[in-house]
Amino acid sequence: MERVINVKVAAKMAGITAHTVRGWERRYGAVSPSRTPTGRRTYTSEDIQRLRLLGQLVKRGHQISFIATLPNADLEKLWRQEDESAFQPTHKKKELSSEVDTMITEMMVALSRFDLDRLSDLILRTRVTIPTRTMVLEVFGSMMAQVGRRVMAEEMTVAQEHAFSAIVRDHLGQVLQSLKSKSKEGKCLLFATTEGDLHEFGILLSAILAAGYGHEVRYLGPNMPANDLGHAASMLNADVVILGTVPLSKDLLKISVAQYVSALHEQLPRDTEIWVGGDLCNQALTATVDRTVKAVPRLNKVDELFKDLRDNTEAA
Ligand code: B12
Repeated sequence: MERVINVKVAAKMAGITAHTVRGWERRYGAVSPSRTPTGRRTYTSEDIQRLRLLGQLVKRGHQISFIATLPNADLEKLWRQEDESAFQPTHKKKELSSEVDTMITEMMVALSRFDLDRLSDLILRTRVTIPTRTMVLEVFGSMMAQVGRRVMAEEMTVAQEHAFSAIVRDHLGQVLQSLKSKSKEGKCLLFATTEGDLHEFGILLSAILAAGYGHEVRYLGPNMPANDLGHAASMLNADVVILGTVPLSKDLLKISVAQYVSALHEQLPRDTEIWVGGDLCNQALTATVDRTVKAVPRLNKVDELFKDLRDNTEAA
């Protein structure tokens, strides 16, 4: 007969508190323990394994409300998926691309029906089944562009675009958080967009790639004044400052990219490099500054640079 394990012991074995176990059970249905005739909870070894996995994933930055009801097998996959091996291109390309296409189609259908819960579930499933790097390079960029095109063609509304952005933002934030908790040895990289620009997916996806290569990621987010970014880079002793750009009207963007890079240059430590991504990246090259400035138009290019940076750090 299996030994009766009460909530205190189960929590201890899972590495969380008994209070947390009860809360996760009550609020999110994370586990369903049996009860003794006197009403006390009893846990099986499978429950404890589940609680341990949930605890570890929450420590990595996942929100319990998103993952509480996933089956154990999916929790395990999610855990493995976010290991660094998820960044190695070991998958079978053909199989994966049809899987990616199916996922994208299903997500677009959910969004067009305004079924936001299903959309969020599908994104979570993508995180579980598709390697993180593939997800970044092949899923989200192309989905955002599709949503943009559909809004332009009036097949989708601005409300759908905003809801989609908000849900994707939430998920990608969790992915970044979970990778960041493991990456500490690489270079220190700062991510931001220029002042007035709220489009953060380019830098967020880049930050996930960087964290996957073990770099120390400091994600400062969008709409950053040049002086403040320079100040942050000095305080954090950043090796590289990475900027995202989108062509927007003059009333939104306060200054040109070249002016922004010049202002930033004034504030940065001598050896800090500036990499500029997105559609305006080439404008950065026209700034007359005596430091390394790179124009990185696409995510796959920045991915290569992060890898080289990691390899050079390891070789040094
Ligand atoms: C989501 C979105 C928003 C969201 C952003 C939410 C967020 N948290 O980021 C919100 C709703 C805030 C928004 C607002 C606006 N938006 Co908008 N938005 C989009 C949308 C649908 C997707 C953009 C996106 O995230 N793409 C995902 C990224 C990864 O892909 P990408 O932008 O194509 O970038 C590629 C490369 O440029 C590069 N890249 C980009 N950034 C970076 C960064 C680095 C470091 C690297 C290495 C590479 C890189 O990698 C990508 C793939 O290779 C696009 C539509 C589209 N077709 O792209 C419009 C779009 C960018 N928006 C546009 C506009 C006009 C606006 C608004 C002015 C709309 C308005 N009237 O209010 C405002 C401006 C707000 C502001 N001050 O910035 C225009 C820009 C026009 C242009 N000339 O390109 C677009 C293209 C829509 C359109 N066709 O008109 N938007």
